[in-house]
Amino acid sequence: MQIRSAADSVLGIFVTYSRKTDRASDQHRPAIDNVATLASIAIERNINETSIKKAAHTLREAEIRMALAIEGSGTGIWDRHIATGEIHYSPGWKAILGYTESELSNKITDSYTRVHPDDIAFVQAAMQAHFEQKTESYAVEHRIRCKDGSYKWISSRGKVVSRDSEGKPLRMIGTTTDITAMRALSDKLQQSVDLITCLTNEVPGLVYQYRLLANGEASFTYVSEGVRDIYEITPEQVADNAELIHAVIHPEDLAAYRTSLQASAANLQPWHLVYRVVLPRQGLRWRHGDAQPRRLHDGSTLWHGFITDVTERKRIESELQEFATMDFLTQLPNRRHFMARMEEELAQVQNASDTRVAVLMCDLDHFKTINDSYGHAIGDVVLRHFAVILRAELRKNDTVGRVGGEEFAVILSGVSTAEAHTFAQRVQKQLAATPVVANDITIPVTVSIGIACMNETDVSADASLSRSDSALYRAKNGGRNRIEIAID
Ligand code: GH3
Ligand code: MG
Ligand code: MG
Repeated sequence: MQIRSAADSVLGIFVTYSRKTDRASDQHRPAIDNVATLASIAIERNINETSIKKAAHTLREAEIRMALAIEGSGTGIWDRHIATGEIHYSPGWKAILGYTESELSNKITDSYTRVHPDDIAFVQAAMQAHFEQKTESYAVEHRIRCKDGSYKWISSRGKVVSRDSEGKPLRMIGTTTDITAMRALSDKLQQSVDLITCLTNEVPGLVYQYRLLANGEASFTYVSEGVRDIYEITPEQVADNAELIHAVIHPEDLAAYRTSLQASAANLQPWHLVYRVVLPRQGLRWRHGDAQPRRLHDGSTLWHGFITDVTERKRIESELQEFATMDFLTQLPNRRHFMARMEEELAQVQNASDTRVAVLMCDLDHFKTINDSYGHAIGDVVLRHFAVILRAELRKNDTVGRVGGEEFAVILSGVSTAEAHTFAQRVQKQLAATPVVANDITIPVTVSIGIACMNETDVSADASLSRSDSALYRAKNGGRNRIEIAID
């Protein structure tokens, strides 16, 4: 007969053997049935036990696998019983600190003695906050003392898994990971960043990284502290809005600034530009920008560069330029510059024959005597005094130059010799009216003036100057303090 389980599935077949060939009599039947039922119970129990054992074995294996995985990842596990003040550590946890499985006490109070003194306060505060359910979980990074006395950085994370009816924590389970190597790496990285920041902040001017996206959007991905000086903007402001720079660039230089950057991006050529900025505090200043572009995979352009203050250099350059064209004593154009102006005027006369230009040569009378009588320094004062008078009489487009020791030449554009004569008279009158007073002594000074006009037939600027010089010669010979016009 079949042996059936409680669920009526066939577990096996029950067979009875007898020497006799008789079928089992009815009186034996209940006994046989009982034996079959007992057998089914026994078999079912056996099957259940086997499957439970199997399940337990599978569970155990999974547990071992998980434990191995956790241990292998350098993670330790802890299980804290808040009420009893006990904590249990996994062997892996102990291994992180260099302890064997049998070492370390289970007291929570002992565990806190291993936390670095500088970290203990925030570790306890984080734990407390989680106990009071102010945080979803407990997660801190802190230093912990190992068996050999050295400290390791660990990341500790945990969660209360059971609380009493009033919400008080009973048990908490968590993991601990050794992050010393990661911390060392991130420390090193931070050190590199600090080094770059410190160095770039020490460099005079602004060191920066600028990125222009393919869609035209631009941003400063790095600016050194120098931006405060170069543009009078904070690093935060410029990181927020790169366009702020445009507001401080001199309006006349903004187009050049934009097009030079565009050209640099298009050709990947280094960017160089000298431009002006107008700043709230410093006013008008000169800036020199240099940057190297490169194209990134996303089509954007990234520049690394620096901007320096070249205001002083510009000032010196323009001063040098002035020295090259200016007479230092009188601050008037020197002979070289004056002659260049003469050539320009002659070109104008030659282009349009109706253009009139008068050339005057002025020479102080008996200047040697002034030097000899009052000294060279007073002689210099007289020269400067005369230069001021001449300049005051000039119109905007006229030119005066110191062409010799006490010789001054003047170009009067669009003026006839007769008008030039009137001008010369004014100069003489002015000089007579304002004598030089030095050391309480009044020094009378007079000037002789020769006038000529430029001719379109003149082969060079020297021609008209030499005619006015001849006229001057006549003025000197005529008794000085006189004006003579050249007879062409
Ligand atoms: P004249 O009326 O004929 O022009 O006589 P003068 O004495 O003015 O002319 P002269 O050419 O004999 O003398 C010019 C003097 O100007 C000689 C020179 O020492 C002096 N001189 C030239 N350059 C300077 C200068 O930069 N400073 C001073 N103080 N004197 C100068
Ligand atoms: Mg002279
Ligand atoms: Mg003279």
